[in-house]
Amino acid sequence: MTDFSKYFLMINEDDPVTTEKTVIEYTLLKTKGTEKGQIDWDESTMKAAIPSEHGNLNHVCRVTDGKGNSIYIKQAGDTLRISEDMTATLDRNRQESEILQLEEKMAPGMVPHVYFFDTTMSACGMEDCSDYEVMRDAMLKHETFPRFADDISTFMVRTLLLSSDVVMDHRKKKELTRRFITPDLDDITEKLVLMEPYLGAERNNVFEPNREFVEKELYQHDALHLAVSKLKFNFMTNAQALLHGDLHTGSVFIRKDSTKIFDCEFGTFAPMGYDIGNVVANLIFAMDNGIAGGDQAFADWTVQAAADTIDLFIRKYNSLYDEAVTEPMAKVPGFKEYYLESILKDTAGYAGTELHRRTVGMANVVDVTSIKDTRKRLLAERTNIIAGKDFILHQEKFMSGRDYAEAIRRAVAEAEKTL
Ligand code: SR1
Ligand code: MG
Repeated sequence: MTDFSKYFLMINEDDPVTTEKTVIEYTLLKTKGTEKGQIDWDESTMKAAIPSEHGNLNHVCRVTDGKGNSIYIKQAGDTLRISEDMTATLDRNRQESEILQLEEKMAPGMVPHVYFFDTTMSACGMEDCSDYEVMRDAMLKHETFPRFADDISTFMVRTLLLSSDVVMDHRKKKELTRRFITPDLDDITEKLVLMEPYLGAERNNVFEPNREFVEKELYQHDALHLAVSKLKFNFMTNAQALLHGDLHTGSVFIRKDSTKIFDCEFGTFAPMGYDIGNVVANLIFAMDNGIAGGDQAFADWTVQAAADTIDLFIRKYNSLYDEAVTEPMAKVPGFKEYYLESILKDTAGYAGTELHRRTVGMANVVDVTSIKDTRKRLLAERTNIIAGKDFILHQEKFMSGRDYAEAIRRAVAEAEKTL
């Protein structure tokens, strides 16, 4: 019998039998008969299983019983799943749990509920969302989600604006900045996203038939390097709002009638446009996959969803701003428009860096890497590279959903011409 008073990795994919026994003991300790009386488990029918899908960093296990109770246990390991050479603080689990709890207050119903978190085992118990699909997986089957743009824009405008200095008391925000500072995880973003796709790195994953194009278009482009260096310093120094920090479609649980955002361990205070740009870029990866599969209707839906996300964000920003602003200087006429314009410029810039880093950097996306046909994969990669450059080099031109839709279609046409 373990008392879980000292950290060890209890979720071990190579030993599901011991994992099951340990995780059930742990779940009971943390959720049964606790102060909040959280879950009334039927112990005799409890099971714990490791799901087949997982992210790049952590370990998860789903615990169920015959009465219909269930919970996800998520644990941080001291090395990252994507590479045993990479480490990130075990405190990331606390940070993720606390951010989810805060986001639940700011955007009710839009994140999984956190039952508990435990700083000794670096683990938490969160709402089982197995009746949802991970959005990236669903889009690989070319499923569409009519509510997505509406839901994700609500999530972003609420979590971002309400955690910014425009609304949040400045002292409280600075206190949160101290609580959610993540040097290790920020360092991953600063290198993997905002440097290596441009300066080149040993660990970049470049598709060999595209190497020459990548070198010319990304590694040897001075104006692009200068624009990205500004985006990097903006990310590092502009603690504008509490971001999710890794808002790609693998961080979204989705159903036709509901959307929940999870996996916010990269949460940090940084420019709002980083989250919004990530959403736009990841819809473009889904579009790439749709085009490669000859599913134009799906591809068109992804472009429309990206455009709608931007337009709805703008509309909701304008109304939430008027309703929630507390900072007197942010009520000065013209400031709301100035602030929005800077968010939209950043959005374009970081949509571009996400497009580039997932195409040539260390952590690629399966939407693109699963394209078997070389010509089709080249079309996808070059679309991402061309659209990303357009976004980064002309940030001020992306002020509406339509600007994105037109640029994405232009990029596909231009990429075609390079083949
Ligand atoms: C080393 S972790 C690689 C990537 O996976 C995460 O989901 C983040 O996107 C990170 O950049
Ligand atoms: Mg993740």
